Amino acid sequence: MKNSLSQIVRLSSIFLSICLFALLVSAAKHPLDPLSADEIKSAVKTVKTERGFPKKFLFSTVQLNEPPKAEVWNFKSGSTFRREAFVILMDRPGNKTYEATIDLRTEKVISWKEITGVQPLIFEVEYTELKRVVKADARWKEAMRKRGITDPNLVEVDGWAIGQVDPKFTGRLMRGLSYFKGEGENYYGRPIEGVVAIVDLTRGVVVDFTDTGVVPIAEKGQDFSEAAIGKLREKLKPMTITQRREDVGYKINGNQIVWEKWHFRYTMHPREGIVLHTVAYNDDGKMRPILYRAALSEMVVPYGDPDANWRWRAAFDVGEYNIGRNSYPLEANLDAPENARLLDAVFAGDEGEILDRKGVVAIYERDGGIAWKHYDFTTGKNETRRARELVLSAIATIGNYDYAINYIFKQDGSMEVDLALTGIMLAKGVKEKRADENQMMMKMDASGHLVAENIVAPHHQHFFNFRLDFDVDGVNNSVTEMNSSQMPSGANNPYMNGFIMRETMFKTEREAQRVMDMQAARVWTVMNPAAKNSLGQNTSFIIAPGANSMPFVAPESPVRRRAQFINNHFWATRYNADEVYAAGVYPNQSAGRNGGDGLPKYVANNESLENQDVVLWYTLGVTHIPRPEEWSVMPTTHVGFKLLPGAFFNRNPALDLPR
Ligand SMILES: [Cu+2]
Repeated sequence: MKNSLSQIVRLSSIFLSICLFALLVSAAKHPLDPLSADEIKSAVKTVKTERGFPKKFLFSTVQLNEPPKAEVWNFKSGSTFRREAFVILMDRPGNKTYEATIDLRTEKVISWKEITGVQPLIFEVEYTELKRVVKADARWKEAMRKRGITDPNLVEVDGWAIGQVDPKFTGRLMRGLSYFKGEGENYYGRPIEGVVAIVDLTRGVVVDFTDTGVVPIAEKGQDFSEAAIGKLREKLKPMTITQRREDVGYKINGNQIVWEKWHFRYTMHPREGIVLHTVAYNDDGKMRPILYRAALSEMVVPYGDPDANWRWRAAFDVGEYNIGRNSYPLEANLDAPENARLLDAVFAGDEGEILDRKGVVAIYERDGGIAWKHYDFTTGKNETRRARELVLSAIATIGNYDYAINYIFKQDGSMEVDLALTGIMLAKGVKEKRADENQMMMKMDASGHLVAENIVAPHHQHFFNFRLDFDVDGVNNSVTEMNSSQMPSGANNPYMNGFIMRETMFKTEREAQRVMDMQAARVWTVMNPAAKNSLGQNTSFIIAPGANSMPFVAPESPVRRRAQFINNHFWATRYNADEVYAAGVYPNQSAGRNGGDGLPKYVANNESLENQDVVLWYTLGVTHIPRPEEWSVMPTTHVGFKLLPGAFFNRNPALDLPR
């Protein structure tokens, strides 16, 4: 009995492994399913068979090579589809970058090429390496000695992408900033000001070292753990918002999510973080496409301090550091509400190993306030509908800053992108303890603000660029701008109250480079010239901006050359599968020469936008003039924008909400 049972177990496990093996490269059920751990392993194994594969290597990315759009829109469940991986890797000693495409079905390398003159994003291992190289340097040791620091273990060396750098420095470069860790927790609050090292990672040496002189290091006390704060206020009694698991309104099937009338897919991309795919709306049984793909395409955070150790600082958090791979496990009840479900993601690490990230995406429903209401004062009848929202959320931590990116779906057919900024402001050590010593609080021309004794937080801006590949009611769309203005006074407008809205269509990519205009209540739309609602209007979606900023770094500055996407709040391009990143694929160590990479290049051929497959790009800027209330850790600031249906429906789509 025992024998036959174990035989059954053995036989069935053999059967199971055969099935699993057969499924190995074809486990994906949809062309946009992210690469599984097995597929990443297969891609890594396959690319290593390539003749030119370097002896010492690092994988910058191993990701799904997304199939052509038509194949995805036309995909029928159960039918076959291509399965490819896209790989960027680096030859460390040779300082060379390669891109490869791997057919996962046949396990063959289908393309392999060296990309010259570029640097992939910072690798995880480089932070450790940089630390070792900096701490071994005699000049660094001397700089620490000058500041009375003899134990290098008390210092944290933070790695930065090189930023704007003198072209005389070559090789693979990074900068090291030093912070005094001491016995505390928040070393970002105790900068060892003035000390910056440039490291050539190819050779493993410090190639440039700056020490602009000793500045006092802020006292211990910049920490924000409960123990560090000490006296805490009384904790509020629990407020319970519960949702039984069986009452959850969304369904997740692999990476497909259905909630209310919304149907979409999501992936956690190593570089872009959450990506929304094939967003469609079930309009009375008819599945209407809206977005093919939406994601954060790039970010840049230029600092506004001209000091020698600050002028180069401008973090491209997506293209230099990876938003997705730097998204860490969320804590239930803290990072997301109690009813959230946490979803896992799999990435490839530097060596091509599997990074199994648990609970990095949260999905949850939340109360959405009043969907709509009218109180009839003549009858006392109240018609109100309560709204619910679906939120998809991930939080990336890039060094000192923490960015939550929330995609919100609503019952009125609109969507919202909400960015929540928190974490620790980048700190600069100064000799002043109080504002009155040097007027730091009221200084007329300050480029930073005293936020604690001996700490200034320099002014900076955060620019986010979202790539929104709309396919409103089909692939071919046009792009318009709406501007409102006063009507000329005259016989037609005797009370001068009239105002009009003028909608203009962009013919080409170069026309569609626009900035916000509050005086014109300017918005941009993407519309389908062939699809109409029941009122005979072309169906469209509107980008409704929230707060925004103009850049303060000069147009001719080196950082603007690298980040030309911040020149405009709005860009539109003709769809091209290779045009995905607003500052190009390789912003790390880029100089932005030859007109710059990314959007300026994508629009250079000035393609037609009329009745074409178009992509909209929205740049959102935040001007951050720091306050002491944002120290030692920032209260969360929210910024974002909305995507509103514009004649996409015939009436308020939330009218059918039950009471
Ligand atoms: Cu900020």
